[in-house]
Amino acid sequence: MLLHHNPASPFVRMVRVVAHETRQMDDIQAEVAAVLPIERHEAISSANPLGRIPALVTDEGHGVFDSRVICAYLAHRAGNTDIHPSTDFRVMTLFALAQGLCDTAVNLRYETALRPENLRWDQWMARQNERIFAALDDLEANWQAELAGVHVGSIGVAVALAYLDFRYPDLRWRDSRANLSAFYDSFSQRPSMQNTKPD
Ligand SMILES: N[C@@H](CCC(=O)N[C@@H](CS)C(=O)NCC(=O)O)C(=O)O
Repeated sequence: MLLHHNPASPFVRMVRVVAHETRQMDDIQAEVAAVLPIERHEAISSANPLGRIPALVTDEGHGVFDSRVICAYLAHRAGNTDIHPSTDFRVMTLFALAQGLCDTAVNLRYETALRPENLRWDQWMARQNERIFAALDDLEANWQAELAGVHVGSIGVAVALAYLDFRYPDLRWRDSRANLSAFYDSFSQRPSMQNTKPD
């Protein structure tokens, strides 16, 4: 399999953690790509017409995207239903929450790091920050039982928190979120997390 990726992308990291946990890293050839939301990338677009990473090309030559589908594909390929329990709707909702947190944080990053300053939209940015804190508060209060397992839900949350540390070190998400901090401190020691850290 070929994976178009960039280590800085949290969506890519979720896929790589799942590949690691299901022992498929050696089956994946990684093609690093720098992506910008305002430029078409030829090689990525041939695997995913939306031009986004992660984009996987199977051994049969089919493009598989986005990260949610690639995680499901890898779990299916490994015959591992624990890591992607598609009928456990608590876990799948936790995965969606982690994905939404990453969507919000990545979009905010585009707005603050890439968009020309005179075109920035303060109200939109304020709403994204509000969304991030609401997701963090919900994770702190309502998901302890699910976060005890190793599956796409807990992987997604760990990767999202790592992305916040990576791009928003001043956000201080650990403040008054002891449960989430303890989860992250423990989960981030897993070899799959250690081996997929962005540089
Ligand atoms: N929902 C998608 C999101 C993927 C995504 O936004 N990837 C970013 C990198 S973190 C990207 O490719 N951005 C380039 C673009 O939007 O053109 C997924 O889960 O795969």
